[in-house]
Amino acid sequence: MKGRFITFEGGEGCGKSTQVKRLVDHLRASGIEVVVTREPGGTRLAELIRALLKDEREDPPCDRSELLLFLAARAQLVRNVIRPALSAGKWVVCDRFSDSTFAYQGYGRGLRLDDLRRMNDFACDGLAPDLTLLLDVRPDVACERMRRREAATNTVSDRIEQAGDAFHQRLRAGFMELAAADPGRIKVLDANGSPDDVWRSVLETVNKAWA
Ligand code: Z5A
Repeated sequence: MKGRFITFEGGEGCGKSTQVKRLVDHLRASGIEVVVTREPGGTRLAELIRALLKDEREDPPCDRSELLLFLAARAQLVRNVIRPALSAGKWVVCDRFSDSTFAYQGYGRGLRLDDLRRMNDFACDGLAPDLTLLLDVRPDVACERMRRREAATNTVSDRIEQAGDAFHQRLRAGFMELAAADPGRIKVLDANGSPDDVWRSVLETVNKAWA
């Protein structure tokens, strides 16, 4: 018995978390056992690493430390949560996974993709998603959503979100290159519309993947 592994990817403000919740609710209502998780995070250790990665105080991680922290969190999540769930025949829906490393640490930070692939493969012990939904949103739309969220929740953007326009452009182009290189797994969805519009595309894509 083997479950299915679905990941959501995209730049900030693309609306992943909103669609993860909708998909999980839909699958559960259809009687499917689903484990929902996120990266970095999803286990006690990985959530502690998440807090370290988001720490705004002095001594922020350099690019290589940042990469190793993301991979350490992933190794823990795969070993303790994702693999056991898939082996038990459950579906796993994860908010971000390996493609975020290639996009952020590779295209964004400029670390070598070959190195990242080898190291990521080691961290995941070869596990890759069955389906990845890449929510693509224009920078102006993403910016406006983040601005509204910050105003509504009285929060400010974190260390990674503050990386600047050039970084975010490289990131978006990087995600597109990843999708072009693996079109069977990574499906690009237009995420500029309303949550309902995006949800229709998510549902259609998931249904088609296992039709
Ligand atoms: N990162 C990395 O560098 N390397 C890695 O390997 C991994 C991650 C795994 C995790 O931060 C950071 O780690 C992330 C990448 C990096 N940094 N950045 N940037 P996180 O988990 O805190 O944040 P996030 O993954 O970027 O997600 P998010 O901020 O929660 O945003 P989201 O999931 O894309 O969107 P959302 O929460 O669903 O929506 C954002 C807002 O827009 C919210 O107010 C919604 O109500 C609204 N929204 C959502 N959809 C819509 C639509 N369709 N229309 C209008 N408004 C909408």
